[in-house]
Amino acid sequence: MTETRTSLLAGFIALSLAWGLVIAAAGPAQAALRISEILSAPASDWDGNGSVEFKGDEWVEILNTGPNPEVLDGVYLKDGTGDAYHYGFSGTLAPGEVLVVYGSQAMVWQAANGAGTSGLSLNNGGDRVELWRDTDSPRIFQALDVVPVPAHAAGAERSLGWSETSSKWLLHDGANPYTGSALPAGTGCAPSPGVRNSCDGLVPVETTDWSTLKSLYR
Ligand SMILES: [Ca+2]
Ligand SMILES: [Ca+2]
Repeated sequence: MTETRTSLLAGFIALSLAWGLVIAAAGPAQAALRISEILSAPASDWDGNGSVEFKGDEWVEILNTGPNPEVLDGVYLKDGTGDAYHYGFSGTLAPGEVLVVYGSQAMVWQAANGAGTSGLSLNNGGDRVELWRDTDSPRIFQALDVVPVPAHAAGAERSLGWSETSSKWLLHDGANPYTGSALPAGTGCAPSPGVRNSCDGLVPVETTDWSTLKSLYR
C-alpha cells in the first residue's frame, strides 16, 4: 500500500513537472522581429507623396531586437480583421534597425499580389496589428508580434510606440496631446517613422524627489 502511494506520488510529481515544462515551453516568447510603432490616423503627408491620404499615410514600423540579421521574406502585416495579409516584407533587417511601411507601399504590394486595395487598414477606433512569419520551406506559421491599439492611441497624428528602455508601449502624442485617463498616457513625444524610438516617457512634469520616483518603479 505504502509502495503504491509512493509510486502514485512519484508519478504525480513527475506529471506535474512534465506539465510545468509543457506550459513553460508553450508560453509566449518575444521574437527578435517586433512591431515598434503604429500610426493609424494620419493628418499629414507621412509618406511624402505630396498629399494627405487616410490610407496612404498610415504606417507601421518594425524593429529587429535580436543580435543577428533577420530575413524578412515571408514576414507579413495584417490587422485584427480577417485573414488577409496587407503587406509582405522582403530582404533582411540588420540588428537594431527599424523599417517603416506606409499605407501607400502596402497598396502597391496589394496590387502586385492581387490582395485588394485596403492599404494597412488601421482602424481609427482602435485595432490589432499583427506581424506574422508564414513560409512554406521550411513550414513556419508563427505570430511574431500582436499589438492591440487602444482607441485613444489611434487618434489623429498619434502613434503607439514601443520603448526599448522601459519595455512599454508609449503614446507619442506631440502633435495632438491626449489628456484623458486611458493608458498609455500621453508623453508629448513626436512619432518617429523609420527612426528607432527614443521617447522615454514617464517624465515627471513636477519636481519629484528620488525616493518618490524610485517608488514608482518598484
Ligand atoms: Ca501622403
Ligand atoms: Ca520609430
